Amino acid sequence: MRAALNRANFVGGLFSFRNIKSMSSSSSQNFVSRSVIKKVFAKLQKEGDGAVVRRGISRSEQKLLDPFLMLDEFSVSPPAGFPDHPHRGFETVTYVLEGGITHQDFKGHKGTIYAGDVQWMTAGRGIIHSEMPEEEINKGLQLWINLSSNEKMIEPNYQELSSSDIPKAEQNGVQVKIIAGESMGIQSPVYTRTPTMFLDFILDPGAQFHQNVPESWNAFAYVLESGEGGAVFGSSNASPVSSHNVVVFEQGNDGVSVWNKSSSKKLRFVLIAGEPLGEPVVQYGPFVMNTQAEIDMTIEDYHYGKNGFEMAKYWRSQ
Ligand code: FJE
Ligand code: FE
Repeated sequence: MRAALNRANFVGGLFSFRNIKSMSSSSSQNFVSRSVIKKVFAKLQKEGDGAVVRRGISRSEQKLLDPFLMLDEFSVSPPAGFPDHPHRGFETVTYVLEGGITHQDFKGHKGTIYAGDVQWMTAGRGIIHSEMPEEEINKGLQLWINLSSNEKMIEPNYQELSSSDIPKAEQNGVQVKIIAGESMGIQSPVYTRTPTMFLDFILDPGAQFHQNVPESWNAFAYVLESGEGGAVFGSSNASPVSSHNVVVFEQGNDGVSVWNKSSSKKLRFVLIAGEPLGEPVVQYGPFVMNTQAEIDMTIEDYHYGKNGFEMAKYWRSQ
């Protein structure tokens, strides 16, 4: 078997061990996993009003991870929070892990999402909102997904899923919550304008899984909880990744293989992937457009209350 594989690679003119050592099996099928090309530790950073976030994806990863613009792991306690601020040109996905976040916007939309709930907000041409913590301890993830040039100025939209609306699946010590996309043959009800996969995995000690991801999509994992040396991605002999790290995968191959090498602790991570837009990105804080001229126009719209920001002059959250 080993000799045959070696010879096949040699005959192919490319003597590579990668295809052999990163092969993993699941449901009696063999998959070739993408390798890890970069790890980024999410450093603490001040944001909003007195809030501290761990920023896993920022400007330096935007090219590598198109269409993703930002990933924050937040942990916020009152009176800190994210008071009235605008967005234009992208979507925000807020996934609460503990506590609750109350959201209010300038169109009268208001609600609280609790642990396990998701708010998938399309800011489009403009939203002004506040995002404030509800309990003593409030934790979660916020992901920013870019919109294509022809969708940046669409009407704002919300998709709100309570924990019970999010499909769950389980096999061989692997549990998954399917926030967007598909896993284990089960599909999320979320409509993704920019095609996106967002999966929350928990692997029992010793468990292994392979998740298919379309070849051309960019993909990363973010490790939420792991036992010492537990989180192994891409190849079963790759070096383990600790909590609060973003793991960036190369493109291509069948998807992503993961092993929980811990003998006692569960491994929890999110796997996020999306189809690249391949468009220029110009970001000015919470505004993300294609050109500087569009950013200048956005600042003007926000300042004078035009083109979607009509309520900017009058509205304040309660
Ligand atoms: C922001 C001001 C802000 N990370 N994680 C400026 F308040 C924000 C902002 C957030 C945010 C909100 C939640 Cl609930 C979770 C977050 C930043 O609201 F992004 C900018 N640029
Ligand atoms: Fe916001």
